[in-house]
Amino acid sequence: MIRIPELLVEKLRAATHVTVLTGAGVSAESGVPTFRGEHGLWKSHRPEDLATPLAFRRDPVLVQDWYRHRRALVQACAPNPGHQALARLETLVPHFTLVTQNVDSLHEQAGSAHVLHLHGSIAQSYCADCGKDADLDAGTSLPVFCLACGGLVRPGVVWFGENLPHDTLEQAENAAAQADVLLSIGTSGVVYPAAALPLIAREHGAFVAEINPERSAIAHQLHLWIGAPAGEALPALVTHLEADHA
Ligand code: BJW
Repeated sequence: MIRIPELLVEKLRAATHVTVLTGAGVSAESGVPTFRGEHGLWKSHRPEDLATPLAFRRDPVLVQDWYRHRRALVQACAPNPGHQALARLETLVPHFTLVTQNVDSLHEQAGSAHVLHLHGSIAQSYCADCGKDADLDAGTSLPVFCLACGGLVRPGVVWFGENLPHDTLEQAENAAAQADVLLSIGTSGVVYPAAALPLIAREHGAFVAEINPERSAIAHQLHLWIGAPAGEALPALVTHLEADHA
């Protein structure tokens, strides 16, 4: 059993606002590949070939095919104990905000009621020209075109160089600024503006802890690092807090 520092438990017991930022590491134990690291997607695929608007215009078949493959993979995955523990944590604190960079829906499937998706959803797709909803999985031939205008269909995710959804980012930044405790879980802390959220929380006086087997790029700026997988550390943390509510 992972040992959870008493300091974090005390901070969470006393907190009114708790904000959680999750990244790909939270879904790793469900079988969804992370982006960076030894087995990460970017080890075998260059992000500039697949995750930018320019890459899509240059080779839409490659990009559509890659996202169709990933959609199928994500659809076959189920929430893990880390997702489930976060859904329970939401019920234990007065004001809880879950912000995720993940494009899967595993938090919702685990029972989290309100999730702010900074980087969109891989299950959604729309026409890159007219903006109407469209189905990236329609038919077997590639590229997939919009039935309304003949434009190219793209996944509903945020690529490098694209703006994050304005209202969602604003809500996430407000939740970071208001937090008494922010937990940064399973993210490498290199992609902005998401990586700024723990730093915003810290600037506004929050206690900020990271849960990640590896130290992230921003770990040295946070108060506490728990070097463990989310699927082990989060259930242990929630067990401590649930003991108070029993
Ligand atoms: C475990 C674990 C376990 C393993 N338990 N942990 C400021 C400074 C510098 C650059 C910029 C800046 N502001 C904007 C930029 C440009 C750019 C950026 O950040 N670039 C940097 C990389 C240099 N940002 C953008 O372009 C963003 N747009 C934007 O800011 O618009 C305005 C603007 C544009 C241009 C210039 C200036 C302003 C958009 C970012 C979109 C990111 N999109 C992606 C792809 C989504 C679609 C898809 O799925 O294909 O989002 S990239 C990829 O990285 C994905 C992720 O959400 C994101 C973050 O990755 P994450 O979640 O941290 O995963 P990993 O793999 O990196 O890390 C996993 C971690 O888990 C590791 O640490 C493991 O140790 C850990 N782990 N197992 C717990 N069991």
